[in-house]
Amino acid sequence: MKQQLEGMLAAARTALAGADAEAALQDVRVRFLGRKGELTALMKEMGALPPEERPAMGALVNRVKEEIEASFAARLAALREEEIGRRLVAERIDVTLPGRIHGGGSKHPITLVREEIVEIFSSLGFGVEEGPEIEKDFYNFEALNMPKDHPARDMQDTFYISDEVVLRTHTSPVQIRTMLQHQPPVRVIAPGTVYRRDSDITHSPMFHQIEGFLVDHRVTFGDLKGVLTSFISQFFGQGVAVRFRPSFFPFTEPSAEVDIQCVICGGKGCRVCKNSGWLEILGSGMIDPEVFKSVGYDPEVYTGFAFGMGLERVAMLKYGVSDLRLFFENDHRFLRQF
Ligand code: 2NL
Repeated sequence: MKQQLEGMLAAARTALAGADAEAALQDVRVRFLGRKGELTALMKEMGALPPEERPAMGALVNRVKEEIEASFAARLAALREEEIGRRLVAERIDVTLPGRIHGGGSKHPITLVREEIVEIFSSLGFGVEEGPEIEKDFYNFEALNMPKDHPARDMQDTFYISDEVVLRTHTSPVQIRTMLQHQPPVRVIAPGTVYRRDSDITHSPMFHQIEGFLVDHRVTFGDLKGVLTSFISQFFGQGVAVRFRPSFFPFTEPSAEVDIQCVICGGKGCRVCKNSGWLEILGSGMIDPEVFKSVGYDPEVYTGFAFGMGLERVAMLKYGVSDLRLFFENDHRFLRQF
């Protein structure tokens, strides 16, 4: 029986050492120490021994049982240790990896030119006003000396929401609202988004404008020239030549368009200036007395000038962008260059 016990201990140790997972290890334990296990079976045979041999054999059984339990516990600890080691390798995180870099954003070119123009006119004493993009016919057209049958109100140009409500086609209505709220002297610019039913390579149905106006006693065309010339030299550069060319707008009289020397070819003539050497960048004029009447200013007391420019066009010239559509596609490769 002693040999049997020692053989059992050796067999248990071999089996425990060979168990390579926790479940297999538990099976070995049950096989030797379980209620129907090998050691339990042997203990039942002890009753058949002569009484004098029983204490020594009992002690041996206990020792074998303890050793199997100790081996089991050691193997279990070793297996768990191995498992932790495997997980540490598998789930390793390299804390020295550099983080992902999300390069900083940049302002849209239209925002950049708007901010620069607002800054220049602010330094000349102009305030900044904004207004609704959905506008009443009165503010967008009627008050600007554009009666119902005026060609500029053609259905082809204007998005009508109803008979009396439109998407504003320019930011002039902001200036009409300003004049209705403030008595002269007043000088304000109105930057904003405007809408026209026009869409091709050079026209977008949604685009941006800055308009401005100044009203006071004895404002002259010379004041208009001085302010706009100062703006142009700050925005396009000191040396750039400027010319004022007669034009027509329903809301100004007289009216002038303002050209600058071509910034692409320096005035020699190129594709951009259509070989004229000049680029049109502004419309302007002395505010028509009819406009003053519709906002309650006395045209015998006050005079003023107004002007307007398209931001997309100005941004294209300033940054050398040849295709208007690039401003609206929001391709990051284009936008991040500004
Ligand atoms: C252009 C021409 C212009 C104005 C806008 C204006 C506004 C009021 C009264 C009189 Cl409230 N005039 N605005 C005047 C002349 C020209 O814009 O080519 N814009 C892109």
